[in-house]
Amino acid sequence: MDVVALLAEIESIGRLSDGGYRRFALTDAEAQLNEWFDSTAASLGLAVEEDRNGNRWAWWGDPSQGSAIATGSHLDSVSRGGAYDGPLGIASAFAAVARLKAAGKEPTQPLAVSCFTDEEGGRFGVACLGSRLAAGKITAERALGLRDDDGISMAEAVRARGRRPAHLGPDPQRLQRVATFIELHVEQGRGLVDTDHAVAVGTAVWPHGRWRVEFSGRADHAGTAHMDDRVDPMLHLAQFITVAKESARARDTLPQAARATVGRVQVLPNAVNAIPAQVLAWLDARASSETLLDELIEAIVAETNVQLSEESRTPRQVFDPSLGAHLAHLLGDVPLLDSGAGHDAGVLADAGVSTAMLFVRNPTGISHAPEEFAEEVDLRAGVDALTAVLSDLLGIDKTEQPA
Ligand code: HGY
Ligand code: MN
Ligand code: MN
Repeated sequence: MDVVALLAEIESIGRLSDGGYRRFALTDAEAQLNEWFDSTAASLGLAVEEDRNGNRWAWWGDPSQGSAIATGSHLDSVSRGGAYDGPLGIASAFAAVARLKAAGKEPTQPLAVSCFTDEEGGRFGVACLGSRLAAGKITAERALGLRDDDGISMAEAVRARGRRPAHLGPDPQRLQRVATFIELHVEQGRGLVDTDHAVAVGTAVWPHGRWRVEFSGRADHAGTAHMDDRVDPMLHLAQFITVAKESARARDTLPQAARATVGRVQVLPNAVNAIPAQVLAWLDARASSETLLDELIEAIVAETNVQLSEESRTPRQVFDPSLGAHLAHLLGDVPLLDSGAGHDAGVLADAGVSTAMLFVRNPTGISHAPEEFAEEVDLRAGVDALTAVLSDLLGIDKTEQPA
């Protein structure tokens, strides 16, 4: 079972004409991906459970035994996302399990390939919904009340998929079964590009959050309203975006890092020839420390005097340092990288699960876009690394099986 072949099996699901992917949670694309997950698991003799929040767990061994090792990621994407962000972690997990099975290994503790639903928050606006619900980091009530661009609530979307919204909620027993979680992920950045390593170990996820901002104006005709008579919310938005960018750029100086992005805007009425009545925009802000993120947000608010509504805020999530150091050494002293991107692994680490990430080299460094990429040789190096890590954690000797 080869990771490149596994990814090829799903490459047409949710694919857009420009090569990007739109694989939102609770849609047909996710249903097709879940069918692929289930059939791949079945071909490996793994028993699949869908948990109360829609996450999937493919078990090798009896989960009730506890102290499980889990490895996985997500299958959903942002709108026009890349092919690797998420699916690479799951395809690599299946390929690694296949190698262990082909080598006749029998783990002494349960092993799961995990698939967390709605990691990107692409449809309902809050990231890592599946893992946050399981970890009790967001209430079912708040999640079910989230609405997509068509005004459909998550509750309605869950019901439309034949599941019961009342089932969603914290799943502590399930997470307590997991002793260690490993997420392999395509690198979203260029930390590995100028090194001779195909794989790195992840150490932490930067604190990050999403804030909504609203600008109101006076709707009017684009051709008849004098320029001096206008109350144009788009101009306020333009100033806000410029201040956010400059505030982050001024703080984005090594060894610290700061990021501010406005990638999503809703304009009412969104007409070429009408001055908008209202503009909604979402700020994605991140920084290498909590204090720097607080400072960034304060600076933006002070300079623009806007009211930011916090939609989600994720603290710095630190992976298990001793596990990370052990794995880096096991893999030949590969680099240690922290992550400006959020991951389900961060939520599990926050929930007290011993967690580490493996990053696979991405020559473009680009993610959340069709240009996201990984060479086949590096994809297979990622499976080599994950197989070695699982062998080590499961207390079974390293396998030298070819890809
Ligand atoms: O937004 C993130 O960092 C992640 O891709 N959900
Ligand atoms: Mn992502
Ligand atoms: Mn991801």
